[in-house]
Amino acid sequence: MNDRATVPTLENSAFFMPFSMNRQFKKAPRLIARAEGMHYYTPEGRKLIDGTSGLWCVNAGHCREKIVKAVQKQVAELDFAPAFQMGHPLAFEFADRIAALAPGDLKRVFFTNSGSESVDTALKLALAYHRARGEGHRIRLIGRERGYHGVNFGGTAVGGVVGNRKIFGALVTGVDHIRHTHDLEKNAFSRGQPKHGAELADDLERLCALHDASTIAAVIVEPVACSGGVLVPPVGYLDRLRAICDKHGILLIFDEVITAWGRLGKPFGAQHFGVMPDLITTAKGITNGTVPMGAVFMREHIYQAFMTGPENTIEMPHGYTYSSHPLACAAGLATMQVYEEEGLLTRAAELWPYWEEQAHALKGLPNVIDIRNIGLIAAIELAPRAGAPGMRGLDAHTKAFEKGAYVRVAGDIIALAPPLIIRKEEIDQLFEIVRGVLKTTN
Ligand code: PXG
Ligand code: PLP
Repeated sequence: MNDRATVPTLENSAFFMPFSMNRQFKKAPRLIARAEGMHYYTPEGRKLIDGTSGLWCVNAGHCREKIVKAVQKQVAELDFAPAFQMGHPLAFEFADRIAALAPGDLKRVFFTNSGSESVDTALKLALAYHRARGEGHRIRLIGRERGYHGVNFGGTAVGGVVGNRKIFGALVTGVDHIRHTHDLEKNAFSRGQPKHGAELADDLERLCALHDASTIAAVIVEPVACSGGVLVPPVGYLDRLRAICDKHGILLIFDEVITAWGRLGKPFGAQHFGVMPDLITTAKGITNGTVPMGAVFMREHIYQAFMTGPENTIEMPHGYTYSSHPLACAAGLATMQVYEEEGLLTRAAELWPYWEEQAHALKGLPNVIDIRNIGLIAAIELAPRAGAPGMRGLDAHTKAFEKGAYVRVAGDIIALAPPLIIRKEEIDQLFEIVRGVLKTTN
């Protein structure tokens, strides 16, 4: 008897994989069993260079001893501590540590467990902030086409990747979107920020006119839209968005779940672009991807807007069981120590020119219609196969795995963002594998 339900293959596994082609994967799995530094290892011991820092999170490389030891020690000492009306010292220490790295007066920190939770927290903070100031009429939230803000209801609603939204009903009311900034006709093969498109920020004025600006609470954008295909903001675009928000009293939220923690050569993307948002959402690299954690940074006046009224009230009726989890705080503190000791929060700036050169050297390979880069991020956009968008990208992903590299793809766009510890020889290796993949992907 060959009862499928009792055969212990991956094909029958109970695991409903997130953001995955479950049936296809379970028939031909790509498994990872171990990691160290720049590399993953398959269960058979095959070595893969990590081209996208796991899921854009392992900025200091894998299984770093200091972080591993800190988590091991913490789990044996204080495994869990309630964060509601109670506290543990590491939470305060870690908040102060990361606040010191944040730009301007974005020095108050609310802890979450992921980027998605950071986004929904920031959106709720924005609404509650306006209400606390007597502007409860500001109820609308504005995202951007092709934006990715995680998978909770708020983040899905402000998100602009159609495939992530369309099957989930009405989501959240009062949400609208400005246009994305991707323009291959004008900006293909840009190095760093593309020249054309600052005026696309004016699309926010259109929504201010349509809804009346007084109904808009916040605009949320990724400084660099990574999941949606690495869309680098045109020169002047973010400044213009900031100016329009200021003019209309709208909060500007930078979703820096990927761009924070050194990806653009500064601790935060906001510092690289020299544009100050009112709130910043982070996660991923905050613990080097080891223990789930996220954090929302807010400006002082936002925090202070909540610190009014009698002291015996809960100022923000929001928080997660695992907000400021001791293991996450321990991992985060050790992560910041590694970042500091190794200069990783600024290393992308040093590697940038070499990285850019190697990325753009792929120009001319089959099907490559664009290459773009910023900080230690690069994207190679492939022409979609006729009638089968995404298939060429998927092929590239699986071929790279066979040839010794792990890389993420977004549709037909290959996205590279390796750990910030990468050496020049490893940059060469990574691009050599990608070159081989492109040569053989038809
Ligand atoms: N905002 C941004 C800007 C993100 O990039 C999230 C929110 C959600 O974070 P969590 O921790 O809830 O996943 C993200 C996450 C990819 C990829 O390959 C990107 C993300 C997650 C998984 C895969 O593009 N970004
Ligand atoms: N659902 C139920 C029934 C709960 O009791 C809780 C937390 O107490 C939650 C959801 C929220 O869980 P978390 O705080 O881990 O986000």
